Amino acid sequence: MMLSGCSTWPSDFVKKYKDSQCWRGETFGEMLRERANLYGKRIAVTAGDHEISYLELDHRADQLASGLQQMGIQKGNRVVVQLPNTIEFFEVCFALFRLGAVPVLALPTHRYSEISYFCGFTEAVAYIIPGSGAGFDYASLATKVQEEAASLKHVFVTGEGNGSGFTSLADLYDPSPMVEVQISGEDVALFQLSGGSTGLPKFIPRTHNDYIYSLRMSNEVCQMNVDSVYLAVLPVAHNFPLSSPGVLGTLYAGGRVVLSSGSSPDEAFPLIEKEQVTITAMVPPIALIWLEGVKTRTFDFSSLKVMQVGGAKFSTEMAKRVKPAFGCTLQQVFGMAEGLVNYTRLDDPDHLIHETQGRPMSSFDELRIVDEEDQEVPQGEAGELLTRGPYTIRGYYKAEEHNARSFTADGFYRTGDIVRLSKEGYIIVEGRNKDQINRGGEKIAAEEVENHLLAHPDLLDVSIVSMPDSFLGERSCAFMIVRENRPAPSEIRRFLQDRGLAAYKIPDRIEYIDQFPKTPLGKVSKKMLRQMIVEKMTLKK
Ligand code: J2J
Repeated sequence: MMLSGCSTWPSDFVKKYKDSQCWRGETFGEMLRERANLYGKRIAVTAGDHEISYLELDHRADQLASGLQQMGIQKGNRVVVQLPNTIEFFEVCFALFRLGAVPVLALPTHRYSEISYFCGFTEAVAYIIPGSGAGFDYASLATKVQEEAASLKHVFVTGEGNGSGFTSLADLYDPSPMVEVQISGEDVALFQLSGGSTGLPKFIPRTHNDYIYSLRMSNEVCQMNVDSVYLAVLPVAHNFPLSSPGVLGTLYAGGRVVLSSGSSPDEAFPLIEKEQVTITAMVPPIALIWLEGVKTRTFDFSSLKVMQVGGAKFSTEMAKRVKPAFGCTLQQVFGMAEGLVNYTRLDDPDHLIHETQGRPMSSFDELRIVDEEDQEVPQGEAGELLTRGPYTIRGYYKAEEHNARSFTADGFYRTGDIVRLSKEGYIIVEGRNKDQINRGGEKIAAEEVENHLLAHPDLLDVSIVSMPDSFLGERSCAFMIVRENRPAPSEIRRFLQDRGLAAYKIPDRIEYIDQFPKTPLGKVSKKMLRQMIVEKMTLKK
């Protein structure tokens, strides 16, 4: 039985994906048990001076599951997890997987506005935060969230003696066995968050079957094995470092995860040398910093085989620099938390690796590239990418109305990405037709930020668009129509920060305007606003 509010695949697809062995009924709880039996004392995760073996991780997950169960956490309960790259992240996730409770994977940068919504909408029973030393006072955030989220019974804090007044996660580990919970491959394993293009974020239910299938296919494409060492520089809660093949793929393969708390060359380069890292993943701005950083630092990168870059478009020009600088293979990754992941293959000719965003990882992925009337465009022409497959969701959690727009009647997900196919059948991302800004891989739903700004008493109307940026690819620009008073940009930013909006969503630039340019149908023309800001930027140069 799928969690209420989640759409499942039609029965003929379920049969197809099972018969073809995409879905094998594996679950994450069992996966870790099997890996512990196979790899025992081999190290699963390294984080600074701390490391944990497969066997220990298995035991710790059991003990934590037992403790959480005694606190009343049950199958189907949602638990908002907001943890940085730490070993506890893994213990928490696997404990929840074994309980059949569903981690809602928040990012460390999310703040009150996001977290209170996650807790409220999913009716989460618990919220798990890092203790002091995380660079932000999550306990204060949790106090505020708890005042409003009626469903929230617990806040758990990682680290010893956290001093926040909330229960320490460390006190919950209990060696007495938990009451066994029946989990099936078809159960929801976790909620990913959608980059979003609407006023409120959407929740993406991923089942054990479909997520583990995506790990298996990713591992095959990325040639992951027991000797793989994956360096996590992106926040592991995000779908890319979690599953493409990411940290979970690495554990599936019996390899070793190395956690980095940051992505700077000063943190990451020494780790690559010391831990003999074989593969790592990043967004384009990090790749740029690494390409600069490598010029002035000497480290031994000889263990590094694959550098994955994805989450936003990586320019051909930059792509060409990777192999000469690091001596490793670049892999472009075009994926989405909703499912579909495309990779360039490790043995692809250079021109495909430099110029395309890869091709689907599974032969069961179905793609359509369509025009505005949903008609397929001729081969090689640009259109919106629609997709369906064994690891692409059929609907967001409790979002019936939105689902009717985001999926076709026959179950294809509308990605909102404008792409075309190369003659080899590889995808080239050309743009997007969704109301979203991709700020160096961090996705901003324009409408979400606009709604916050409309609450400002001095603002009559607001429209947020992307503007080109040589470092992040895009930044956000808010065009505003004011009433009598014109609030200063600094005041606007403080206003959004006070409302608890994640920092990356706060507009990079603010423009005041008398009225918005309109489309022939009378809607605000974001296209013209984007042109206006580009013109203004070129004039200044
Ligand atoms: C252009 N746009 C890209 C790319 C993602 C692996 C890798 C990335 C994500 C991810 C992921 C892009 N070039 N190479 O989940 O498993 C944009 C597209 C896409 C959206 C999805 C994974 N790679 N994008 O980025 O859910 O617009 O997932 O639809 O955060 O990012 O964003 P997200």
